[in-house]
Amino acid sequence: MDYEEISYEVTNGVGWMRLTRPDKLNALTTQMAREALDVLGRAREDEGVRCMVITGEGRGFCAGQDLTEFTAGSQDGSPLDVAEHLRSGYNRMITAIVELPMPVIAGVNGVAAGAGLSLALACDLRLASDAARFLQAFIRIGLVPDSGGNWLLPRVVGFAKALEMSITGDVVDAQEALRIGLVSRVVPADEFAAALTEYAERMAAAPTRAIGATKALLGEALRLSLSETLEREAITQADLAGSSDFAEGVGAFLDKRDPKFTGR
Ligand code: LHQ
Repeated sequence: MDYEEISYEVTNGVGWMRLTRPDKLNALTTQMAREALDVLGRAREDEGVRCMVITGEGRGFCAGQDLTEFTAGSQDGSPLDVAEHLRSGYNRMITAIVELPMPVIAGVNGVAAGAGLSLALACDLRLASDAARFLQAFIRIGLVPDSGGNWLLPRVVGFAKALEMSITGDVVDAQEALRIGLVSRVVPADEFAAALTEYAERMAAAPTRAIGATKALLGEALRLSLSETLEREAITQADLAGSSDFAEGVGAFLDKRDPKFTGR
């Protein structure tokens, strides 16, 4: 598949997915979601990809649904089927990110709004430029959060802050985002690209299988009992104890050297 609204490349174990509609702050379209799904599917099957980065070109990360696509559909006399648009596009994209068995970093270079914020929230780690801003823009146009925003945001910042952001649509700047745990690191805009690359390559050199299993376990644990979680941990740990990365990790510790994980 040729990509028109995103770009994708793999470098040093990192799959870089960039949204490439900078003049529209990388607002999401049907086409962009289709292309993103294709990339996420490829990354999942590619053993050479051990960390994914999702970031935006220009001064925006992602401004959510392209509102012109939304209105253009209506003018055609064939209104956009919103539920189907979400089910077949953004919902699948969000699920694919959450279920990717490797670390996924949102490189939040600029504004993240509406479904664009959901996109950042679906990632496991969020590194932000100090130029980034965050808003649940939906309420400003009379909608509810979608693309998982109602599920993801309270898990990241807690219920009260999530509700406040969702019903006010107020802009949260990068420093406030750091304070409330919406992002884990903020770096100056001119250091952002280097910091993102360093973070991504560090995560690509980590024990990938254990990271994938941790994502799955932590996600499940939020809806399981302690006893169910303990059992799943026992099964998962037994599996990982047979992995090359476990042997390497223990060997490196005993040899007093840095481990070289392969993701297997
Ligand atoms: C845009 C957009 C945009 C088109 C900036 N669309 N052009 C899913 C399914 C179906 C239905 C609807 O909803 C959804 C999920 C959603 O995501 S709903 C939420 C949709 N997003 C928004 O409502 C956010 C709209 N954008 C904004 O509020 C502002 O642009 C923010 C606060 C993000 C940034 O403000 P500024 O930094 O002042 O930039 P700007 O407004 O000047 O935007 C720059 C350009 O990007 C401008 O185009 P122009 O040709 O005038 O230079 C904007 O029109 C365009 N743009 N967001 N979502």
